Amino acid sequence: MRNLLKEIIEKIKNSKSFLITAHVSLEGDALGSELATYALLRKLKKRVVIYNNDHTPPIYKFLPHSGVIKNVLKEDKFDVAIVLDCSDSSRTGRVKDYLARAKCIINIDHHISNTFFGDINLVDSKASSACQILYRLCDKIEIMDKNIALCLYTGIFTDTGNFTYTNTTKETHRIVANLMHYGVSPRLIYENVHSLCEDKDLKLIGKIISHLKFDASRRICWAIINKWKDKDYDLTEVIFSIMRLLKNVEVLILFKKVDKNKIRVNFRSRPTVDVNRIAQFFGGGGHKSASGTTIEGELAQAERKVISFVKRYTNKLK
Ligand SMILES: [Mn+2]
Repeated sequence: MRNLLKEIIEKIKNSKSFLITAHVSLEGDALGSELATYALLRKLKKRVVIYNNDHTPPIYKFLPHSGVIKNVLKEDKFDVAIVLDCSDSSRTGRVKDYLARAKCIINIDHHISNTFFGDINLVDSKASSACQILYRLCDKIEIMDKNIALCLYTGIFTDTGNFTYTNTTKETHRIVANLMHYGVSPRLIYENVHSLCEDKDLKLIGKIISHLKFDASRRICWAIINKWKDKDYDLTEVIFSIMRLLKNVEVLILFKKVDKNKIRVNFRSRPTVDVNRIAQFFGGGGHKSASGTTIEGELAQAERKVISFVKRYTNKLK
């Protein structure tokens, strides 16, 4: 059997220059895993560039070295490209062109929908996060310090929904306990990531919540947002965290009009329903309990199509 960790360590040791990237719509796990990898490679005295399609949301600027991340790139030759938290190379946006020019692609991910696009694919869909997989690598190389620990903790914390989703395991808790040896502060991380709503955003959330819709069985709950503008922080998660308070609901959906004829649909579920499959039906993907897709067309039409599919899908599970 291939020992992927060993192969990656060999590859790192024998290479000089590295490109690091992650998926579009950056969040805690994508940025945490990128910056942990950056710190690790710098400690090994490698040449490293982090290049992302999207800008870093301000709430993640507390992560160490976040200032080195580039959205424009001059050089284009790298020995190794490390792609993190990314189910498919096209999810890196325009960085994809640079990946093709690297001599080797290392794909480190935990999405169940991963397409194994790398030369080395360290993919574990049972891991809570890319950061959890990366911890194993740091542990094996015996490189850990406060900065790396802070990045990894943040990725694990955000991707497990503050340690509440079913992807939270004994290993997850063992790892974060180890990370705390390096002086990581859960309180500070929580406040950086979660305490940033402005009053007008809370009012918007209140409006969205007061217009929630349900199917007849009340197992499906969804919200429609006519005009969606991406915020500096992830309002989607805040809305879902409130919707999650509902008992008996199994599927939560947000329909967000992000552009003319462009509807972003996010899915969350309790363990009875696999929303990765639902998102895949509409050309998207993700995880069993958190996924998303983008649908071209009118809001009302997207709502009708998706809700009728989800109804049929959940009825079959009864
Ligand atoms: Mn992730």
